[in-house]
Amino acid sequence: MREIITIQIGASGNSIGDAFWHVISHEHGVDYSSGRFQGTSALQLERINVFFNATASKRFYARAICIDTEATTIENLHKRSSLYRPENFVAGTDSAGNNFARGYHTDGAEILDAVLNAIRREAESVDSLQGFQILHSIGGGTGSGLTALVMNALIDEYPDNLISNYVSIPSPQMSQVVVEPYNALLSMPSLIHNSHLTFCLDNEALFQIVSRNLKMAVSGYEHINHIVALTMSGITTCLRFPGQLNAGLRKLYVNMIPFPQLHFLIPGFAPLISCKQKEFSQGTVGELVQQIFSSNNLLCAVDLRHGKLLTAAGIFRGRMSPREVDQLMTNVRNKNLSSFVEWIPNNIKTAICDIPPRGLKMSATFIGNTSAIHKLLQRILDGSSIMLRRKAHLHWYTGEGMEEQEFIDAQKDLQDTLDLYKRSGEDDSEKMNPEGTTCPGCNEGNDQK
Ligand SMILES: Nc1nc2c(ncn2[C@@H]2O[C@H](COP(=O)(O)OP(=O)(O)OP(=O)(O)O)[C@@H](O)[C@H]2O)c(=O)[nH]1
Ligand SMILES: [Mg+2]
Repeated sequence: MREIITIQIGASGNSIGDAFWHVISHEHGVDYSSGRFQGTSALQLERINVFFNATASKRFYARAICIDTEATTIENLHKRSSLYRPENFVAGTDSAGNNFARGYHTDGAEILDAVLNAIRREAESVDSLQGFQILHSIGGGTGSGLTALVMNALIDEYPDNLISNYVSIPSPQMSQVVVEPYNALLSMPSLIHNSHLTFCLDNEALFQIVSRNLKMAVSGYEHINHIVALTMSGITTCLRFPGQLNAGLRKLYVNMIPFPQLHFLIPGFAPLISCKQKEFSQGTVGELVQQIFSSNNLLCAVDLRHGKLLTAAGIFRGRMSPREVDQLMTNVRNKNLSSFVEWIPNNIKTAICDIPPRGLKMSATFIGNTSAIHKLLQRILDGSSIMLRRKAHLHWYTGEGMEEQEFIDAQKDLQDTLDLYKRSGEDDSEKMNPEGTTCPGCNEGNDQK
């Protein structure tokens, strides 16, 4: 079995992780509170070991390491469910106080050994590890700083395994912390150089989805995290249930990432409609296809029309005709040829899994690698540039051992990636310069395994 270890870091990482385990444990017939199998179908068990550890008596545990620099987040998980192994909880004594430097150099660094020991224990107990998925914010001090530290260690210790990141991207609408743009900026070098697949979960877009699509008041993160969990469940469907397309992280990586540096992916989900709208929805495959290509259903505040898709995948769930799905997806490409780069002819892939998510007859998940993401990267860059020009709040970082040059280097890394994405969407593919964008941990580029 090709196992995946989930690493949840900081408040956001653990809340999103908890929502994810809630959703997928139910899909696999595992009771979220007790970890006992109560399912009815062999399909639920066939690939359950990718994400769960099992005992002989069909008692299941999330293969998750739950980490925070402060204890409350972890204590809450402990109270909520027996799905988590207590020895995989790693908590410090003091939050990193919204400061990357504290997550990287001090509070985070203090618990790094304990984190790596927990990861090692899990890695040694599995059959054949395929990789990691790391859940974290880049606005918080722990989610940004400690994650970067952990990723450096993973790249050294597990060079043959893939690292995917599910990243909460800060939105001014959801946060009052003034230095979040700095933390986000400082996270970028680690994501650019050490992550293989980065799924961007933009709180700006999620806020809009809850208020505009679902017509609900946004208070707290409950609804937002549920949408994220549904989407993660969709993305991981092919890893967790039998099928051919994107059946492993490596396959997903090869299909979605044309150049190692261009690995910032935009996820989307359908249906995302209110109960009232449901009455008027026909619930057809055609509707799902139309919705996943609509900016209203993307988990990033990015308009697909502002760039070109390098690659795209649609993961459909529920009972539907594979021919109809293929036909509709091909039609999208044929009707919108100018929205896809011409230098990757077969860049739209489709997968179908019979098992729908809980409470829905059908769903579709989108994964897009688009040059339009340069707008989101620009937002991260601009957010920090204004303060950095005046060196505002910089002393909080330099006081913890960082140097101003690290901010400038991070800006350069981000600008390079942003430029590369912009060029990828221009007609002349000669403008792409993939040389020098080597894949971390993969000396031979995308053709591994
Ligand atoms: N989507 C989502 N975003 C969250 C959640 N909790 C916090 N955030 C966002 O994450 C950022 C704050 O990061 P946290 O994860 O709370 O911080 P942390 O990693 O615990 O780091 P410190 O508390 O600074 O040690 C802000 O941009 C929040 O809007 C959550 O449950 N879901
Ligand atoms: Mg915190």
